[in-house]
Amino acid sequence: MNRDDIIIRLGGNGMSAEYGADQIQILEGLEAVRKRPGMYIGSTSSRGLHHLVYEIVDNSVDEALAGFCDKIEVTIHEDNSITVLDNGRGIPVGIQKKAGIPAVEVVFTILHAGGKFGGGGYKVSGGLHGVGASVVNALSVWLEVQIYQEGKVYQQRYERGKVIYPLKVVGECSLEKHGTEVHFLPDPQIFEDTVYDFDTLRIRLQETAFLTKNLKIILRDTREEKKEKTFHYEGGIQEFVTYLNKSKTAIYDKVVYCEGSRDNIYVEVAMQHNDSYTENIYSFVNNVNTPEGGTHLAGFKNALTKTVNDYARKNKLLKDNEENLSGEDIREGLTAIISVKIEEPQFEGQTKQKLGNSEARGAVDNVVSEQLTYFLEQNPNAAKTICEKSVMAQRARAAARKARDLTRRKTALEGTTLPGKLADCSNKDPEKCEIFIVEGDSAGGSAKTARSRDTQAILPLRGKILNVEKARLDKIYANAEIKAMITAFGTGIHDDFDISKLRYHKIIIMTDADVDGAHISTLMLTFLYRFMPELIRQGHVYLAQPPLYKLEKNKQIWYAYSDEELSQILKEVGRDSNNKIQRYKGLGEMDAEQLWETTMDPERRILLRVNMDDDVISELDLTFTTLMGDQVEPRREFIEANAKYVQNLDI
Ligand code: TTJ
Repeated sequence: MNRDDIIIRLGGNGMSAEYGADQIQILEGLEAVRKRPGMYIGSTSSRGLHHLVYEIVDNSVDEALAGFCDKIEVTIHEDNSITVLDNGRGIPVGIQKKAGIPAVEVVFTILHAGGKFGGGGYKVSGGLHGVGASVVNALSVWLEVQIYQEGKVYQQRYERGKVIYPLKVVGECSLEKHGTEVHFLPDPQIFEDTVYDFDTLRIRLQETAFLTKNLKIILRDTREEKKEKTFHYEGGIQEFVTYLNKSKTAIYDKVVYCEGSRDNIYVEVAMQHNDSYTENIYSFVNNVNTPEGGTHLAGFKNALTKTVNDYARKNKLLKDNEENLSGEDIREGLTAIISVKIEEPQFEGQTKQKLGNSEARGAVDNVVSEQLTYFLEQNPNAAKTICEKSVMAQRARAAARKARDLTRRKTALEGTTLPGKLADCSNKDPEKCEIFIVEGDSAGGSAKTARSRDTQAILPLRGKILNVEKARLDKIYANAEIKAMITAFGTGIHDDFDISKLRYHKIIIMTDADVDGAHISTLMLTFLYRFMPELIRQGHVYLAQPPLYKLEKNKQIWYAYSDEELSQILKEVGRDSNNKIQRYKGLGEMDAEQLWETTMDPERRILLRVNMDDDVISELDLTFTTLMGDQVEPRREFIEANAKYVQNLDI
C-alpha cells in the first residue's frame, strides 16, 4: 500500500485555503456532474438514487478488503438522508501535495479522485459507474463527512458539491476510535424520486456481506416502520450458496468450496447442486456482479466440465461407450458463486460488465480443477450424485433434442399453425397488438366477447400451467399450454429466440385477483423469465389489474382496485345503506362489458409492467426460487410482497 506517498500528514491546523484556479476547475467538474447526472450514475430514477449509497459504501468495503475495517453501518433517516459509518482508518486528513488541499477534500470535490490513490490492493470499482464520492457530493443538497483519527474528530460540509468550510477539528474522541462517517441528502432537483427503499438497499448490502467474509454490515431504517438488519457471514460465499439453495432441495450436504491465489488473483468458488433443472451461477469481480460473465466464469466452467468428466470416467460412472458429459449437463441444478479479486480488472462488452483479463481464466481453472478433484475424491457419495444427475440430464437433453427436431420438422411441413384456442386479432402490426393470457375457459370466453378484435388477441389457458422450474425440457416442450404460448408469441425460445418475430408487443397476463391468480401469474412469469427473458427485459410483459370491488349507488357505478381506493370512493359518494358493494372474487364474476371497461379497455385499465433488474443478483431470481421451491413459508411471504416486482404504468 503506497497511498501515503501522496499524502502529507496535517501539522498544526494545516489549512492552506488558497482556492485559486484549481478550485474553479473543481467546481466546473462537479457542475458537469449536476448537468449530466445520468452519465455518472446511470440514471436519475430510483435506481440512481440507490446507487449513491453503493458509491459511498464501496469506499468502506475497499477499506475492509484492505484489512482495516470490519463493520459498516448504514442508516436511512426520516428525511431520506443517509449515513454511512465505518471503523476503518479514516480518510486521510493531511494535505495532498498535488492539490494543496486535505486528501478528504480531494475525495469529495475532485471528479474521479476515488480510485486514483496510488496502486495496491483490490478495489471495488467494477461495472459502469465506479465514480466515487465526489459524484455523490455533487448530487446531494448537502453532505457532511466526519473522520475519527488519533483522538480527533474532523469535519467538513459541502452543499451541492461546494465547500462550506475548510476541514476542521470539531471535537475529541478516544484514541482507539477510528473511522469515517458520511451523511448526505440526495438532491430532489436531480432525482425524480428521493424515497429510499429498504429492501433494495438490503439486497445489495446483504450481497456485499456474503462476498466479504467477516465484514459486518448493519442496515437501519429510522423512518415510520423502524427496522434493522445485520449481515455477517463467517462462511462468506459458502453461506451465500446455502442461502440461495434455502428454498430448494440440495442433493448432497456439503457446499463445495475452492479458494486460492494464482498470478496475484484471489479466487473463491462455492457451489452445490439442487434437484431442480436450472443453473444459477453468479460471478463477481472485486465484489461487483458481472452478469455477462467473462474469463473468470469461463475458467470455472472449463474446470468443472473437465474435472467431473475425468472423475466419472475414472470411476466408471460414465461407460466407455458413452459420450462425455456436456458442461450444461453438469451444471443442471447447480447453484454457484464465482468471486475473484484482481488488481486491475478490465471490463469488456457493451455494458462493460464482462471480465476480460485472460489471466483470470487460468487462475480460476487452476484453483477449481485442483480443489474440486480433491473434493470429489474425499466425498464419493456426493461425487456419485453429481455424476448421476449429469448423466440423467444428458439423456433428457437427447430426448428433448429429438422432440424439438420433430416439432421443427412439423412446422417446416405444415407452416406455423396458431393454436386452436387462440382468438387472434386482425391487425398485423405487432406494435399495435396485444395478447391476453387468460386463466380459465370461462373468463377466456368473456374476454373473447369483450375484446377489441382489431388489436386484442385472447389465449385462454386451462388450469395451472406447468412449473418449468420443476420439469425437464422434454416434458416442458410436450406441454400443450406452453406450446400454445410459444407458437402464439412467434419468437421461438432459447437459441431460436428472435424478438423481431414477436407478434404482440404487449403480453398481458390476466388472472383472478386472489392467491391462486397470483400463483398462476408467477408460474407464467417463471416460464417467460426462463425461456424468453428478453421479453421481460424489453418491457413487453404486463399484468392486468382487475378491480377488487364494484360499488353501485343511484344507478351509478364505481370500481375500486384496492382497499384504499374503496374507502376513498366511499368518502366521496357517502357511505350509506344505499351503497351496494360487490367484492369480485374472480374474473368469471364479471360480464364481458364489465371486464372490458375495468380491465381491458386501453383508455381506462391499469396495467403493471413487469421489470427486471440486471446488475444485482436478480430479485426475480431469488423470488422465483422462493415461490417455486418446496417450502411453504417463504412462498406466503412472496405472495404478500409480490406487488414490489412490478412497476406501475399509466396508460
Ligand atoms: C486510504 O489510505 C490511507 C488510509 O485510509 C484509506 C481510506 O481512505 N480509508 C477509508 C475511506 N475508509 N473509509 C473510507 C470512506 C468511507 C466512507 C463512508 C466514504 C468515503 C468516501 C470513504
